[in-house]
Amino acid sequence: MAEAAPRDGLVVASHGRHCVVETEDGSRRICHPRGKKSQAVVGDRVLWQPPPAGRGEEGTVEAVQPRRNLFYRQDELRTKSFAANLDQILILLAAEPVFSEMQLARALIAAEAAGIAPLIALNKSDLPEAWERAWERLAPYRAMGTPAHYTVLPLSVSQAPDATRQALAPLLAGKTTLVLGPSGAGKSTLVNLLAPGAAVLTAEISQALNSGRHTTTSTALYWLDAARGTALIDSPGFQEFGLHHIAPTELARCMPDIAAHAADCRFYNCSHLHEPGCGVISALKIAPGAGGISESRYKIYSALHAELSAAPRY
Ligand SMILES: Nc1nc2c(ncn2[C@@H]2O[C@H](COP(=O)(O)OP(=O)(O)O)[C@@H](O)[C@H]2O)c(=O)[nH]1
Ligand SMILES: [Mg+2]
Ligand SMILES: [Zn+2]
Repeated sequence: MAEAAPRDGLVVASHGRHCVVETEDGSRRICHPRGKKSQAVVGDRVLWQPPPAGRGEEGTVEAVQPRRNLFYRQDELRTKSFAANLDQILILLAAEPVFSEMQLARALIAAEAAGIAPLIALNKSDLPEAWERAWERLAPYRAMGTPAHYTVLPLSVSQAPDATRQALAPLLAGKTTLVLGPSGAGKSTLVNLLAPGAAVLTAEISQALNSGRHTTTSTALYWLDAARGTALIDSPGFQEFGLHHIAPTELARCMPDIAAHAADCRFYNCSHLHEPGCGVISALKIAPGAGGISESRYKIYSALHAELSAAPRY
């Protein structure tokens, strides 16, 4: 019997090699890749095929459609994809637990390198003392660029859900947004607020994907509207955010406050670490609010430059 023509689908969850594909009528099923080339990530558009009659429920991914973008991290050992075809990345931080500025910087650099717009939110504004301290630490990010390169939003997801919905609705509408952030920041609370069925769906998906297997993490896409035009993707893995796919010479370009001064350097191939006439080093004397570069951001630049210079290049 001839096989039916492959059908269009969207990958809405993935774990290991298998994934959940949503069909055009909105139904979902587990699929396995046909081969290495059909290994898909959440957000991928795929061509998939149901099993022949009598061969169970699980389908196969025949091909992954060309990607608009792919957001990933890479360390010494492996490349880990978060998701594909994103419109933006929402980095959710909180007053507590205290966030790592280095992790924030890494996620922003990876977003810039992939050409995906980032949005930052600082949650738990109902904890005023800790929140003010964290807001202050974000000063260089709030000040970066004119007009502001990064939007930094105050939120209180669990204590002010209506205000949270109102603040985010216009920023998320019609887009696919990857939500990233440290554990405890409020990502699940946010996804459950905006996509009310999410908790149940998560349980179902992880049960289906992990039947019999032991696992803790997977990435999943949730629709926020019945028309399936607005989506959030919840993903673990903000920690250990390797940037080995970025060359040290590309780093300045991916840090907007550093990039703004790199054109002022005497040498076109300035590393901004020690050269005379370096525009970046001169900008350390200017306050971040007045277009300068903060000490913390320059430290992050130097540390990452050293890390990426030591990394093996593929
Ligand atoms: N005080 C306060 N706690 C919050 C807020 N949003 C979430 N939380 C709490 O923070 C904890 C971690 O939230 P969760 O959504 O699991 O974070 P995740 O690890 O990023 O998914 C939970 O106890 C939430 O109830 C908020 O706006 N204010
Ligand atoms: Mg969570
Ligand atoms: Zn320089």
